[in-house]
Amino acid sequence: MTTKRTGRTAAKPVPSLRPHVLVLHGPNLNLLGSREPKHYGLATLDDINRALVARGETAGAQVETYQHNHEGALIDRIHQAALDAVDFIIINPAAYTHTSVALRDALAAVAIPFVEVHLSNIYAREAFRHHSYFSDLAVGVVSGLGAHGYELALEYALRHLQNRTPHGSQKTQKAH
Ligand code: CA2
Repeated sequence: MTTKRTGRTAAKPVPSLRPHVLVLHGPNLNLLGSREPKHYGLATLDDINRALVARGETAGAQVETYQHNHEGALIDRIHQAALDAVDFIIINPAAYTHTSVALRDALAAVAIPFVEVHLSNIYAREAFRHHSYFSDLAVGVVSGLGAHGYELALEYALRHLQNRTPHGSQKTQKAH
């Protein structure tokens, strides 16, 4: 959101059409590229984030990334996203996928559309990974496509946000 001053009138918020996307990474994802390449690939979190920010720049969008190992810090960042007028969230909640009602509640509270991303195919792994506290609230879920999954989620977000009108609603569409 930006403000515009004209003459003697008070500053008024002007909705920005520059898409603002937040990418959130949960616990241990800071270790990417160093261990468990069988499940999580060889790309580091920096590699992934840099590619997403660069794609955002090309598309005229602001892409911010944030990783934290603590549930409360991720919740605080989601609350901040609402104050920052973030339009779309891409989140890999990592192990909190399977445990965190609190993180789920934060996403429900801010009502920012989000895509859930997992590097590994959680349905091809241990049974305790098959349940997600996020999937039913998510616009969509990408699981098992490695780092490419984040790129696909961002492409979806950019396409979705391109179709906005100045008042924040979606133009009617025949197909995605
Ligand atoms: O596949 C995914 O992206 C997961 O969200 C990753 C989580 C796991 O608990 C979920 O079930 C699926 C684990 C992230 C741990 O990341 C590491 C990265 C490198 C080395 C060790 C752990």
